[in-house]
Order: sequence, then structure tokens, then C-alpha cells
Amino acid sequence: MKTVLTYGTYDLFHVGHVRLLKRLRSMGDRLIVGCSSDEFNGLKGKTSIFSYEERAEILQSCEFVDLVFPEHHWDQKIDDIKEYQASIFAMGDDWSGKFDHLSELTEVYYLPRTDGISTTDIKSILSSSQEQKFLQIKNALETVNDLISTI
Ligand code: C2G
Repeated sequence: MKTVLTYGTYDLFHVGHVRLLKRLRSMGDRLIVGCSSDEFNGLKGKTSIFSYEERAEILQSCEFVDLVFPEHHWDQKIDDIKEYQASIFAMGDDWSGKFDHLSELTEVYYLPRTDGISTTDIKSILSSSQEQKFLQIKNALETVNDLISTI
């Protein structure tokens, strides 16, 4: 049983996540994902839209994922590799080099990220469209007020 291990926040699950998980799953017989807890996200300087429970449920429903467990801190990877007997540890290549020390225990790979999409991009698109809607409503109200003031 060749186990592949990876970690991430996986907020606002998108095609970049799916493509990575699909590639990781093809590297072994099972894929296990350490999903960042809400508290660990805070340590990473991230706030996710979906809670850990929701993100873990979405990950678990993905056909490429066999098991999801919480990632609570940076230093648990060595214990996790031993516990799950992972023969591969892999991440997207935005992490390239960051986990090379784990190569003493397991094979370490960094796979190319999917360009053009990220949770951060999705959040900024949503917030800017929300801001546009707010401005449209504000302008419409000002028009109505102007009309009322002419009566
Ligand atoms: N990813 C990708 N392509 C994208 C976006 C993300 O391949 N367009 C990959 C990232 O490289 C990462 C995984 O998807 O391997 C999850 O990304 P995030 O949810 O942003 O996770 P991150 O904050 O990088 O957490 O201990 C490791 C950390 O928990 C990693």
C-alpha cells in the first residue's frame, strides 16, 4: 500500500486543488490529506471562509482523497509520515524546497501549481463584485433622492 501524504487549507475548493489531488492520488494507492485547522490557519496568517469541519467534509467527498485529518501545527509532519507510513510527501511547488528535510523519511515532491486560480483570487473577485453592487445600490438611492427632492 503506497500512501501519499499532503497538507493544506483547501478553502473555497477549486480546480487548482482538484488537479493537484488527482495527480497526487495517481502517485500511489491512497491519498491522505492533513487539512489545516482553523487555529493553524491563524498561525499561517490565513482566515478561511469555510470552517475546518466544512473544508474537511468537502475534501473527504473528493474521489481522489481517501482520508482527511486535522493539521494543527508545522511540526506534526514527521509523526504523520510515521503514523500513516507515507512513502510520498508532496505539495504544490509554491512550497518548493520548504519540506526537503522530510526526505530522510519519505520521498518528497513538489508539483506544478495550476496557474490563474487561488483562494485569494476568488475572495478578491467576490469582494470587488460585492463592492460594485454596493456602489450601484448607493447610486440608485441617490438618484431616487434627487428625484424626490425635485417633487
Ligand atoms: N495549489 C495548487 N494550485 C493552485 C492553488 C493551490 O496546486 N492554483 C496547491 C498548493 O500548492 C497546496 C494545495 O493546493 O499544495 C493546498 O493549497 P492551500 O489550501 O493554499 O494550502 P497552503 O496554505 O499552501 O497550506 O503545512 C502545509 C500547509 O498547510 C499548506
